Amino acid sequence: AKDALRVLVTGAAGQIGYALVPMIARGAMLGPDQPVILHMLDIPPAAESLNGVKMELVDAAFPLLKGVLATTDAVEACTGVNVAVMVGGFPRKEGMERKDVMSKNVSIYKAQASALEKHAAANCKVLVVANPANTNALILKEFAPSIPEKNITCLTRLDHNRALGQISERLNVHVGSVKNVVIWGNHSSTQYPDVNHATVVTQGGEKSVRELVANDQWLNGEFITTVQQRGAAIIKARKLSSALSAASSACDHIRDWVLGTPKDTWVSMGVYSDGSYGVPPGLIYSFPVTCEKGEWSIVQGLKIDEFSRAKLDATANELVEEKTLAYSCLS
Ligand code: NAX
Repeated sequence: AKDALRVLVTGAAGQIGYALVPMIARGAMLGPDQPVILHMLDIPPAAESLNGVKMELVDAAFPLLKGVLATTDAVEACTGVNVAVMVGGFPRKEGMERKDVMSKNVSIYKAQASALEKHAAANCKVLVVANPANTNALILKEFAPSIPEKNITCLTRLDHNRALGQISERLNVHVGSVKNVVIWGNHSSTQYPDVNHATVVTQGGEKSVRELVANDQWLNGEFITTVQQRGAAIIKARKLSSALSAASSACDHIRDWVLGTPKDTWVSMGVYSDGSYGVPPGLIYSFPVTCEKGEWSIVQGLKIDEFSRAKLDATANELVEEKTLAYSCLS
């Protein structure tokens, strides 16, 4: 049998945490034959509730779950972890300035970066979910210099899956047959969901989504805004933000990263930009990636038309601005 892997979930007493920890304990993140030990971190006001989640995990008697730690101590939480899913953060509240929210999250991510850097297992893989996800990941990277930059990512897989879902509904095909959409840029409303390379796998081979939909006006308009605004639509309907879909996508992100992407298929991940596609280096930006043997690489050579170019640049500009704001909170 395999040795157990330690998985940290921060903000584990929150909504996404509550959906995510049972998925991890059932093997949805690391595979059905991989035992796990969960490390759950939250802040003192949530300690009692966090302990309740731990009680439920015990009660669920998951065969793969070899241990559960529930703590409000970041050092204890980070010790020995192989995977870290950072869901905890400071939410934007009514009437708060952007700068104040940024400043709270910068200090959280700065502190947790140090705890991970000093105490996580070597080669720990990090996924930041909490917003502003790309910039929180960038701060984490800056303050954990000994963690390889390739190991620090943020979640845009939910946006990717939302794009697959929209195409699937529009064409009335199963979502599993749609592939190779791309989410470029920031996990925010400036993200660019791109279907120019997307295909549907049919019995007769692969067909281009653009040809099948045969409605560029929809693809260049409503499709894009629906994906960009989906988070807000969920809040409006549920009076709560996305949780089960976010948790499921976080499992997809780590699973594909660790176990590999399927053949001829890419996924979207927020990763440290190396300048590919003219994106400024030094940002955490969502790119199309394939994964093999636990390493992601950016898919190269996709054609970027003028429409796409403007959208890739606009979301990059927003990230540059966020980065400047984040750095101004450090001084
Ligand atoms: P909740 O408010 O339900 O949960 C957040 C939890 O984090 C709370 O239990 C809180 O006590 C805890 N927390 C706060 N500061 C902490 C700290 N310093 N250390 C550890 N824990 C801390 O929010 P939830 O709905 O679960 O969303 C969590 C985060 O995910 C939010 O930032 C949200 O904006 C972000 N999202 C990101 C998505 C993505 O695709 N990247 C989509 C879903 C979600 O909106």
